[in-house]
Amino acid sequence: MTEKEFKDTRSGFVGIIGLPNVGKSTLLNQLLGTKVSIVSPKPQTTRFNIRGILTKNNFQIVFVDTPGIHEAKDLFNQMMVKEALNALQEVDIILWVMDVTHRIPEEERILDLIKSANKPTILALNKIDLIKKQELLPIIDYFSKLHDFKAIVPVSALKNDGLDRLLDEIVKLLPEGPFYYNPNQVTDLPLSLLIAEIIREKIFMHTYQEVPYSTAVKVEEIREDLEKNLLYIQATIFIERDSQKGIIIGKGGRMLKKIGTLAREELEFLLGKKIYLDLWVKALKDWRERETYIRRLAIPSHFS
Ligand SMILES: Nc1nc2c(ncn2[C@@H]2O[C@H](COP(=O)(O)OP(=O)(O)O)[C@@H](O)[C@H]2O)c(=O)[nH]1
Ligand SMILES: [Mg+2]
Repeated sequence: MTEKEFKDTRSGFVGIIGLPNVGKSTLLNQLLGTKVSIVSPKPQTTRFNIRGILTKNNFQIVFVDTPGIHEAKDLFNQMMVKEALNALQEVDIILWVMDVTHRIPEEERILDLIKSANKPTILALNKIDLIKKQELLPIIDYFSKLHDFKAIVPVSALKNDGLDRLLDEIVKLLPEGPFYYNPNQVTDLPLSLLIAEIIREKIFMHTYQEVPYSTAVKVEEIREDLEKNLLYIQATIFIERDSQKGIIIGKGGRMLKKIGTLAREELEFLLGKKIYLDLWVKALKDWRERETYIRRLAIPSHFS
């Protein structure tokens, strides 16, 4: 790049943080116009920091979607929260996402973290599709008095409402700098992790209680089958106890089939290829209680 071109570009890392389930991952996907981060109605769906890259004209924003910050009781949850807190250190700008329908005292903890991070912060008031306009004004008023936010933007990530303004506010804060990624790249997630996450999303959508939380997905093999013109993918779904195997597999294999079909269909759409998805289920006793297993199977932060 010539010196002139470099001076003209603006770039920065934006950390998307907030309580669990407020819509952080939904927001990231909408901003990018494609899915890089999985979403479910259950909390703690996102387990590690996911980068989503938006390049337009002369700017590049690297969004960092994070696990929800909450009072974590066990090792696994503590490691997820730590992952989110790490993101606060590496970013230039903070995007605090809040759910306007679900105000809880824990949001004060997020505000404390923001204050101590001492970085330009935008507050996105999400899920405005669920409330009346007049309920919004007191919330905006309340937060504008609490902290010197660079902007407070009401949005609906789900309905794609208010996101243009949100993006404008972020771009205003971007410093001059080079593009860190190829402008065509939308995430730095390796294909094997993206596939594992999509499979995990289907598990989160269709299983209940402890089961989704006890699962981890590892892609074992991705192979182009030229003869059949498809992508062969083999993955293992780990669960914590043999007794959970039956739930994931289901009566007559129905649950596993459903998870497999939904994941395959979405992957075919995302990758634009025919796919053969071969799913296996294995018990790995209490993997959530072992840091090494968590790192290898669920919070693979080493790649970023
Ligand atoms: N009604 C409504 N639901 C939303 C909105 N944004 C996210 N959701 C839902 O909130 C739930 C949690 O979303 P997710 O993106 O996984 O939240 P995260 O845990 O903060 O990443 C999902 O069921 C989403 O469909 C929104 O703007 N409006
Ligand atoms: Mg999420």
